Amino acid sequence: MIERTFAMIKPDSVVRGLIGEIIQRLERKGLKIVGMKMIQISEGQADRLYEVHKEKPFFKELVSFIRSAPVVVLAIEGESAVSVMRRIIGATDSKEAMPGTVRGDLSCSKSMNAIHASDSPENAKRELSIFFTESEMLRYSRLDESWVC
Ligand code: 3AN
Repeated sequence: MIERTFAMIKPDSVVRGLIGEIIQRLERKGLKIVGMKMIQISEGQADRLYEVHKEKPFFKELVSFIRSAPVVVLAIEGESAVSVMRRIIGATDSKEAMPGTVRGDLSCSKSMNAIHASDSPENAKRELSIFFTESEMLRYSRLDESWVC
């Protein structure tokens, strides 16, 4: 089933010059970028994105990290896009993430872990709505759509 998911290239990747490398991996897999912007996350957006972690001891650190430099937010579409993206990005703790995944190849930290992607279709919908209006998610066909999945 074609799904939409939300992803965010985190500040550590932006300041390390890894935006292109990460986007290239998603495009090569056959995922379609239907929305993309570079933003400085507001406190309100960070609060909403991480509301399930509000009571966690690392919440303050998490919000301050995510606001420490710009991020790139992405709306991504593709066959089983939610689970495919989770597999591409790898385990939360980059030290444990498998080689071949974004985190496994490009990061070594649990908090500065390169990229975020929604962990369920419900969260994808919620997280997309924090950063994109419906009209900011664009419709087009990739030429290779009938070849990749
Ligand atoms: P994921 O991003 O893999 O879905 P979540 O949703 O469990 O992971 O956590 C959200 C973010 O919170 C993670 N991306 C990571 O940056 C941060 N985080 C999670 N657990 C910890 C922890 N124990 N210490 C510091 N940061 C953490």
